[in-house]
Amino acid sequence: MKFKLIKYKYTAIPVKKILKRSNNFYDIIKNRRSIREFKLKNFDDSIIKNAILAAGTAPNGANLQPWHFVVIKNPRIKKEIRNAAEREEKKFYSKSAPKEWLNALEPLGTDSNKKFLEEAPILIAVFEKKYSTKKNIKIKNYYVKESVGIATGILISSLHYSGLCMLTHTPNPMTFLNKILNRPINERPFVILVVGFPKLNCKIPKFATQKKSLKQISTWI
Ligand code: IYR
Repeated sequence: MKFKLIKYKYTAIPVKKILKRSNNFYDIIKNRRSIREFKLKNFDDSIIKNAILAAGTAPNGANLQPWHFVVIKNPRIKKEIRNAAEREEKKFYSKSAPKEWLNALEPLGTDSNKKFLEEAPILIAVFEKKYSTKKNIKIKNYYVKESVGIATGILISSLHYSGLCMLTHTPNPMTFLNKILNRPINERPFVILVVGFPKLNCKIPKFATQKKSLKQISTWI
């Protein structure tokens, strides 16, 4: 492909409106919380489709777009994922997790029970592609973790902005997802997003609401 430039169609926004939009976005996003209790209430597929399309606009290495999203609605497949995840998580919580990690998780109250994987109406398994294949030739991707991380951030922001809730779930290891979802070996599971609406009186750990201040997380020079 040859290098070619085209005009960027920037949508100018009046300066005063920019601050308003910025405040508005922060007001919305600061309410995002990871939830673990979902109700089985469905919603329009278009919300998920738009969120994935939004994720697909993420800045990424050499525009090779090294991601794939699997949307799971089928209860049988959700059950399979739950069983496999719980098998791994049981080992994690009872054997492989270092004491230090378990201490860090204590205020969240998490354990190996992953009921939400069946309760939530939709799971999105995000895969990172180490390389792509075209006519049996391997094409290397660049900045894969960074690209997929940014895309997942946009996906989460879109879902939250639309009014849905989610949990990022990362059973450790999660290679079982390749088998269950029939994904090729050049793809590695990055995260499972558990998506839906919170159960009535859904509780969240108080600890998770304590966010660092601007001063703590930034340096201005
Ligand atoms: N994967 C485990 C453990 C876990 C790890 C972190 I770091 C969290 O913020 C939450 C959970 C689990 O899903 O329970």
